[in-house]
Formats: sequence, C-alpha cells, structure tokens
Amino acid sequence: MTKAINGKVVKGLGGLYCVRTAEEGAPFLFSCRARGLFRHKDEKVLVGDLVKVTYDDSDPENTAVIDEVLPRRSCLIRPPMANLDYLFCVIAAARPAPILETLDKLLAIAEHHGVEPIVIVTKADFGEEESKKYTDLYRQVGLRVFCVSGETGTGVGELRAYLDGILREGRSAAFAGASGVGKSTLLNALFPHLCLATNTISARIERGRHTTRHVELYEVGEGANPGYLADTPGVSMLDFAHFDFFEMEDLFDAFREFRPYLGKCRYGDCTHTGEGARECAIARAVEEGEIAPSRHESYKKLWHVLYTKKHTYQ
Ligand SMILES: Nc1nc2c(ncn2[C@@H]2O[C@H](COP(=O)(O)OP(=O)(O)O)[C@@H](O)[C@H]2O)c(=O)[nH]1
Ligand SMILES: [Mg+2]
Ligand SMILES: [Zn+2]
Repeated sequence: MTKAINGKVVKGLGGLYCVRTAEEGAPFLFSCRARGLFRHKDEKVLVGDLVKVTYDDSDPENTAVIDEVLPRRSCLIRPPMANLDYLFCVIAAARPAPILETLDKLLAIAEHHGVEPIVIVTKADFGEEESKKYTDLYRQVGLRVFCVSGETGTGVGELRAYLDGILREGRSAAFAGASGVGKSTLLNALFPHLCLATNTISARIERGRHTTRHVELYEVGEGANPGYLADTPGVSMLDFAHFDFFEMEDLFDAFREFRPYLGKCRYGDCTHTGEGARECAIARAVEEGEIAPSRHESYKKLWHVLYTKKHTYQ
C-alpha cells in the first residue's frame, strides 16, 4: 500500500537522500531519491529540508521518493542547507591562521538569510593572545563568541550548555568554517557519541585536508522533540561573483555593527567605501575605534565584487 509521511532530510549524497521520520508506526530512516519533477524545475532538495515522502510498505525494495519540499524558514547556498536557525562560524586562533575576510563573508551570508551567526574561536591552546584578539573583535561586532579548545576541553562545557539551550523543538545549527580549523574535533568533544572523522593537519601547509565531505545533520538534545546539529565540509573562498549569495543592495544591512550609522553619512547615496571620515559615518566610526578596520576592509572588498557583478552581467 502506498503511504505518505513527512520527514527531515539529514543527509544527501549523489542524489540519494536520507530522510528521518518521527511518526509512529513508520520506518525511522528512509533512503530515497527525489522525484524527477524537482530536477526539471531546477529545485534542489537540501539537507535540513522538511519533505513529504511516499513509499510502498509492501515493497521489499526501497522505493521511497521525495514528492514535495515543504516551505523553508531559511535557505543557504554555502553551506547548502535549509531551515537553519544558527550558523556557528568557526575559526582557529592559529594553525591555520584565520582569513577574516572569509569569516566576514560567512557571517554576512547568515545575517542576510535570517540565520543567527555565532563565532567560535578554536585551538585556544595554540595562542592565548590570538584567541583573545579575535574574541574581542567579534564581541565588538555584537555577536556571541565562544573561545574553546577541542583538544584540552577549555570552553567546551560552556558551549555545550548553550547548545543544549537552543537546540530543541527541531531547531537546527551548523558548524561551518575553513578546513582544518577543528570543527569535527570540537563536535566530538561536545557530543562524544557522534564519533566524527577528523583529520590530522599537514605540517607543511598548515591547512587540513577535507575530511568531512558532505553535510550531515545529527540529532542532539533530550526528549521527544530534539534539535539538529550539522558538521559541514570546509568552506574556502565564498565567491560572490559566481554564486548569488545576495545583491549589492543587501550588503548594507549584512554587517550588523554598521546599522546604527546608516543614514548618518553626509550624502544619502554614500557607499561607505571612500576613506573620508568627514563625509562617511562608517569611516568615522572606524577612525574612532567603534568599528574594526578589518570589518570595513571586508565590507569594501565585497562591495567592489558585488558592484562589478551588477554592472557586468545586468
Ligand atoms: N591543538 C589543537 N588542535 C586541534 C584542536 N581542534 C582540532 N585540532 C587538530 O586540528 C586538525 C583538524 O581538525 P578537524 O576537526 O579535522 O578540522 P575540520 O576540518 O574543521 O573538521 C586535527 O589534527 C585536530 O587534531 C584544538 O582545539 N587544539
Ligand atoms: Mg571536519
Ligand atoms: Zn557612508
């Protein structure tokens, strides 16, 4: 008999999706393909999607298919996930040294898509000074920052308590960041039952190899209505010229500490990319130490990429 059931996509690999269901009397996990219909409409099923699956319970072969993707609360291209509530953007205090421009892009993407960004500085055991520097920088931005070491366990308890508080009622979070910063190691320290594969770093280039090759959601938390946490493969470039993360007009609002200054520049059409502190309220805030210079630099680079894209392809 053909049956329909709702579930959540927890993994997707090579067109095969793993769907988790919570309904009584139905199988717990389904392995299914998406109905051809989606591929024609250029719609993609993403990890985190709530979907409607149909299956024949008398069929010994696994023939479950995803028939429909339910409306999404949020949708990201990098990491490719739907219905995320929190994006933990992970950098290492050192080895590898963070590329703040990439972190700022990731934060801006989350911010624009209504996913709450949170910063984690890992490998605190490698450099107290560096971890304090990055922690202070992003607290000044107005974000929640956790400073941890997956190796020694510093800060892990505090982060675990925070995760336990937010990850319930189906809410979900993902760890994202460059390869080798220690995402999988930290997830294992937080939730030892996950047993995720980690990678030893290459001493020569001081950057990890990509061990985690796909996005996968894990159920965490107690009770009948748990939450989900995802490990993701390393993000590297976040190429705004190639991907449609957001438009130039959306950039103004994606740097949250800029917001109080918007509308206060001398000219209404200020792009906040000039150097003049007399004309631009953002430049003035940078000069007065209210906004970090590195954040303004990231903003300016992004503005130029988005400007060029807009005037080249439209
Ligand atoms: N010293 C130190 N090394 C760490 C820490 N976290 C991870 N590592 C090491 O960094 C390397 C990459 O870790 P991994 O978790 O695979 O990084 P991922 O690519 O972000 O998932 C491994 O060799 C880990 O042992 C940490 O907090 N301190
Ligand atoms: Mg990993
Ligand atoms: Zn301005």
